[in-house]
Amino acid sequence: DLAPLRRALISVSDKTGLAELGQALSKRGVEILSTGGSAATLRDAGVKVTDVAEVTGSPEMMDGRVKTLHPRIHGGLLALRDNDDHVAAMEEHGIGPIDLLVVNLYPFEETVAKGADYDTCIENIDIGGPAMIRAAAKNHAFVTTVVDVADYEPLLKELEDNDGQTTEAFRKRLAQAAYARTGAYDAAVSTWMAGAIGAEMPRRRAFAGTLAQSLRYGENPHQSAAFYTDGTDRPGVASAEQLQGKELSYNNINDTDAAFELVSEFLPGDGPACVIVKHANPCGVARGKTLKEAYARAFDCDRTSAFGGIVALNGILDKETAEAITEIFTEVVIAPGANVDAREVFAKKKNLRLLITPGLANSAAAGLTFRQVSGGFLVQDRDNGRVSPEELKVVTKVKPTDAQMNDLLFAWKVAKHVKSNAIVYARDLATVGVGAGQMSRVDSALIAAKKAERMAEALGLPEPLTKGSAVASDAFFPFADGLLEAAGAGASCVIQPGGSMRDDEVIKAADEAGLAMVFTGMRHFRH
Ligand code: 93A
Repeated sequence: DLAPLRRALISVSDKTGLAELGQALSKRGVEILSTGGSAATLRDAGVKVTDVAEVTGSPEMMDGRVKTLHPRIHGGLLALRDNDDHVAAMEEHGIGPIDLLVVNLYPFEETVAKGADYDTCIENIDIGGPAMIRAAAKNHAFVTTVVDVADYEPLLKELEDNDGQTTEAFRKRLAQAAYARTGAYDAAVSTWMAGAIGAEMPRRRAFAGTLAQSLRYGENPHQSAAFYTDGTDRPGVASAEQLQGKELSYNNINDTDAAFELVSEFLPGDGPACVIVKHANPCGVARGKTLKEAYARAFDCDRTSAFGGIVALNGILDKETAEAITEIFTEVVIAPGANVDAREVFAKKKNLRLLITPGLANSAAAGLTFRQVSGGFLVQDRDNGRVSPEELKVVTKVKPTDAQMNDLLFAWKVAKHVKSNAIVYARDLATVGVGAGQMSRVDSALIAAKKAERMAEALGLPEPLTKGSAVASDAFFPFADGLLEAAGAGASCVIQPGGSMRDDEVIKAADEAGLAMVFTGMRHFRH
């Protein structure tokens, strides 16, 4: 199953490592064919190359749009070396076999990322490159296809280990990667085009991912798993740098994402904020004068659940906050920075994972979310909805005070990130009870209040902090019962979308309980 490597074609946009690769192949006696820019780089490095134009007998034309699209190239890549007809055709048409193809494509993705105009993006769609890659990969019985600079070293090692030949297993592995590359490339082109022509939900979609990390297992140990990045480079768990601690697990990544997305709702300019997440739901969220205070207040919402949680901060981790965090077992801390003293504190906790992001996520950014269902997947715009104070409608006789309004908006932001049905009690810009993921809204209200009672006992408070709190509901109260439950827990004001058939009933109940209530007109289901 070994295939000899006598003749190579190299055509790369990214010239990284090209000179070294060319020199190494040359040394092995491999004949090298190459296109314009690649040939020039190789010659500069003292490597002997034959121009593709010389092989095809046809010059590069149309600004390079047609350079390798020729039977002498594609025949050389596709011919079956053990097929008499193919061999005869090669002889008849003066086609020499090509045993190795090294291509990396026009930088289409980078061009789009730079915000280039339409025509520039179009010009950066590589045609000849993918055509050669697909041909070479199809003929992996004989041809080796390299599409990643990262595979130059493994290729040279393969040749070293096999006396200048490649094994079938190696060629198959590279062929698989080659098709993933051309698939991803066209996915990027079609995704860009959908945006450029304003096709929001196009009839056909293609997605691609790049392996960022093989995971030990998935949600459970019997499930295999991996983490793929989508190339968007949004600040977050995918682009974060891990400074210390064990490898992230599947659940860590999921929870860290939830924590960071929520903390990113709190702009650093508005002061420190901290989120603690367990099982993708926040169990404590708070603002504070300092990060340490924000952390302490978030922790006090539900100390039981915070154990083994994920902590997200909206500012630079400092020594005091780091010390407070290390007092209990924490799985992951994610922040847009950590100062030297804080890093020193964490260094003593070897297992604690510290992730540093390049800034906060833009919670207002557009984007898509995906969810798999049997036989398909659901696609929607990400929930980047926000309400401003002016958009709120006061529906009760009592109006919220300014302080209440701040708490209502705070609780509303948190509720957006809590699995439905979500009920969030907040006081003085800290959650004091979070009810998540219940099938009934009343139960969410009850559970949140119960947690507040338990914390009051633990902290030795005279009464639960839900007394006088603001309460947010991610969707409308269909009946008065959920609202009455919150009133019973001591809430003094309510924020909810409104829009129920029984809004009148709910408003009446709020008035009777002396509550202030505002409608957002926007729902934040999250499942
Ligand atoms: O314009 S193309 O689509 N037409 C071609 O025939 C062709 N052949 C190779 N682009 C083509 N390429 C691409 O040129 C390769 O995929 C590679 O990215 C690039 C290398 O060009 P140079 O060697 O001139 O820098």
